[in-house]
Amino acid sequence: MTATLQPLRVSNDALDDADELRARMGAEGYLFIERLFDPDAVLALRREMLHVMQAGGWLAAGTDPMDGVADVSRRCSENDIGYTDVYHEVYKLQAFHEAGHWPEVLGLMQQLIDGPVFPHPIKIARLWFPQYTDHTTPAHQDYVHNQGAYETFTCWAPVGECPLELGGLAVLPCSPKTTDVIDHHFSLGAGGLSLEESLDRPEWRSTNYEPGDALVFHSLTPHKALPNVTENRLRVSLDNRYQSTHAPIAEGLLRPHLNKMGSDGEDLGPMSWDEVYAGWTDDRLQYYWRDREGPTVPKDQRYADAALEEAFELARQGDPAARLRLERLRRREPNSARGLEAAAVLDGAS
Ligand SMILES: O=C(O)CCC(=O)C(=O)O
Ligand SMILES: [Fe+2]
Repeated sequence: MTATLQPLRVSNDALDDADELRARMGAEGYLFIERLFDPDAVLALRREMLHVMQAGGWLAAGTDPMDGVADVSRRCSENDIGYTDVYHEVYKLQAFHEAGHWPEVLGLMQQLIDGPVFPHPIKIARLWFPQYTDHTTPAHQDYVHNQGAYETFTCWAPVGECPLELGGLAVLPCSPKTTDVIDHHFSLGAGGLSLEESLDRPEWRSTNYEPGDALVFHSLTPHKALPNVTENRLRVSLDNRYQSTHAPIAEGLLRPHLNKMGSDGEDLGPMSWDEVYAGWTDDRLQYYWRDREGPTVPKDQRYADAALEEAFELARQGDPAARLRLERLRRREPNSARGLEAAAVLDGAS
C-alpha cells in the first residue's frame, strides 16, 4: 500500500459465520470480500455498461469498450450537463439492476440484517472520468444522504479491475456502535457533502480491487473515493444498499437515481420507472419495492441545507468551487428562491 493507506481486512474466512460477520461489522464498520461475485458475471455487466457509454460518445474512438478508455473531452460528473444523458441510458439496463439482487450479496445481507432484506430500488452506478479529481467523492457517511435506518448497508463493487490509481473506495474503520452522525461540509464532489475528519488519517484502507470484489459497509462508516489519476480510464462501479424491509426508508430512495437534466442544465425531475423498465425482458424485479411493508418517511434536508448555506457563504467570499456549485444551482433551478439567490450572489448583488 501507500504511506497513508492500509490494506483492507479480507473477510472471506467468515462468510459462513453470521456471528463473526456481525462482530467484524460491529467492530470495524466494514467487510471486504474478495470475489464475492462471479468475475465473469461482473465482466459481462461491464461489457453492457461500456457499450452504452460508447454509444453515448464517452469512449475514445477505435478502442475496445472493455478497456474503458475515455474520450476525456467528454468528461463530466453527476452535476454536469450531459452526465445523465448517458448515465440514464446505462441506468435502463436490466442487468445493471439485477446485479443489486445477485444471490451472493443478498445472502451476505441476510446474515447482517435483522429481518427480511430489502434491496433499495435506487441502484447507483458511478461512471468516473479520469483527471477530474475536483469531483472525486469526498469522505462522508451514507446516513446523511440516505437516512431512514442506521442499519442500512452499502455494497460497493467495481465493475472490472480497479487498481488504486483508478480511484476505488477507501474506508476509515470504526465501530458503528460508537460512531455518530458527524458534521458534514460543502464539497464539490459527488453527493456534495464532506466530513472534515477525513483528512490525513493514517487508518484509511483500500486495495487494488479485482472484478467480483465487494466492500460492504454500515451507514455510519466514513468512506471516500480515491482520485482517478489514470491518464484516460473510466472507473465504473456499483453502489447498492440494503436494509430490513420493516425499517423506515426515505422517499427519494424509491425513485431512479439522479434527476434528468435539460441541455441547459435545468432540472427536469426524476426519470420514471416506466422509462427505466421499458426495454426489460423480465418483469420480476420491476416494482418489487411497492410491496414493502415498512414506512416511507420524508428526506431530512438539514444536512444538504447546511452544506448549501456554507456554499453561499464561501461563494460570497469568492471561493471558486462554491461559485461553481451556485452556477449549477442557478442553471438547475432558474426560478426557485434559492436559484434566484444563487444568481444574485454570482452577479455580486448579494
Ligand atoms: O464510488 C464512489 O465514488 C462513491 C461511492 C459511495 O460513496 C458509496 O458507495 O456509498
Ligand atoms: Fe457513500
